[in-house]
Amino acid sequence: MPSHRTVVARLREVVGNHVVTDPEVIAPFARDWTNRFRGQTPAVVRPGSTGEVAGVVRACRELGVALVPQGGNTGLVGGGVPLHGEVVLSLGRLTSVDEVDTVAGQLTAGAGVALGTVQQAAGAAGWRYAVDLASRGSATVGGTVATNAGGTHVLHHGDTRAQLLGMEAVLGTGAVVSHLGGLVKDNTGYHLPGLVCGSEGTLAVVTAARLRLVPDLPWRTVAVLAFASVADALGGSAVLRRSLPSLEAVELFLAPGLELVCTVTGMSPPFPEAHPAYLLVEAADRVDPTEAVAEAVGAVGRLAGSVVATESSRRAELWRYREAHTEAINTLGPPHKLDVTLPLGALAEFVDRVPVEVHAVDPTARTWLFGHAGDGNVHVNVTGPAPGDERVDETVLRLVAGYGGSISAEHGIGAAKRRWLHLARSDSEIAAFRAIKRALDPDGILNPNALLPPEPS
Ligand code: 2HG
Ligand code: ZN
Repeated sequence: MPSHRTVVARLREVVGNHVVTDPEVIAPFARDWTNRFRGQTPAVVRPGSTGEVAGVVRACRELGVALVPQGGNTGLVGGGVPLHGEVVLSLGRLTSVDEVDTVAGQLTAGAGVALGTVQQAAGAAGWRYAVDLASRGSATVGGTVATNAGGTHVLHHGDTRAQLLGMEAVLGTGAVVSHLGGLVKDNTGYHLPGLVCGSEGTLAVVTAARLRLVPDLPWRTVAVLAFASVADALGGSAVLRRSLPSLEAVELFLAPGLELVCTVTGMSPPFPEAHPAYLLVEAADRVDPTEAVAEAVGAVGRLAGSVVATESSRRAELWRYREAHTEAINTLGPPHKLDVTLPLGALAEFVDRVPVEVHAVDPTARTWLFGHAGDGNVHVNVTGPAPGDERVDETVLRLVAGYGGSISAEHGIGAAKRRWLHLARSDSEIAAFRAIKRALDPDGILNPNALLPPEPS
């Protein structure tokens, strides 16, 4: 291994002063947002252009030093943390946002641009960027592309990959691949953006993305619906998906999570009395969808209560009941986050069963469940077990696999779940993953702790 001094000197040849080594400044880059994953790094390197990113990758390759690409560091599976002393490659200086192409309805943005900035730029031009998530203020274009982020509106608009019309990236060889033309139809071989999207920084470092925009519909209605059980709530979700074409989101949360959110945020609950399960529903249209929402909600059986909001600040308040779960749970200590999808027919049984199974493994643990009911994605959060105690992770992920679900719906595999990749992927799929990795990152320097488990020796 080259000395720390050699690494820093070589990186400075590429980016000048943008190599940070002050331990206090680099400490936040070496741990994740939840505080569950902590590592260390000799340096955070902050290139200012795609050319400099390529220079950094080539330098690391020559030196035989691994690097971890990092955007807003909002990932929840330890995929952006230098767990074993890797250099952190921060994309935070790639902040260019091109003018919206209003003819095509597309936008090109640098990897370091926050999702919220993309949304604002799109909105100012009369368009909308469809991917949305609670960490929109910090999550970046590069990070959301690298992880194929989902969020709250996948039901209607699809995930990040579905918005991705082009990409610029630096492969593990140091080669730049740039395909940002934004042609909607472009059958000219392998779809590199689709491959790199969701590869969690293991194949390439994303430096810019060409994003599809959708019409910014002027009318929005949000409702929170209360139910006596998760099964009733999911039954309601199916009715709404069938009968309300303007439906953009159907989110799920439960009584304990709502109570915690209200305690932590100081918000009053939406109903005078608690209910076991809640759906948050959002519809958007060219005309006011409130009547259509009321009609569809009227067709939902076994409804225990509803509140509806049309005005923007009240809509945001209702969303906060759901979106504040993550920050509220984090006040209890580093959670174990198990972001999973179930076949919709098995979701209610799974949600009822998880706390029982977790309790059997660790009676001191608490299970928190919420998520994106419309697409079968539930976030199982478990607080109590020490960060390195993986018994509950193992139990929950095996349960998911038993139901034919996926062990990662939208957060990725990262470092947290790579030892269970085999629950979701066959040996031949994992072998194909490794072959692709070898082709694009021959020396294995890109994000070595994420996604693929270590090769059996
Ligand atoms: C959400 O849906 C995010 O709010 C975070 O995916 C989920 O905190 C989590 O587990
Ligand atoms: Zn989510």
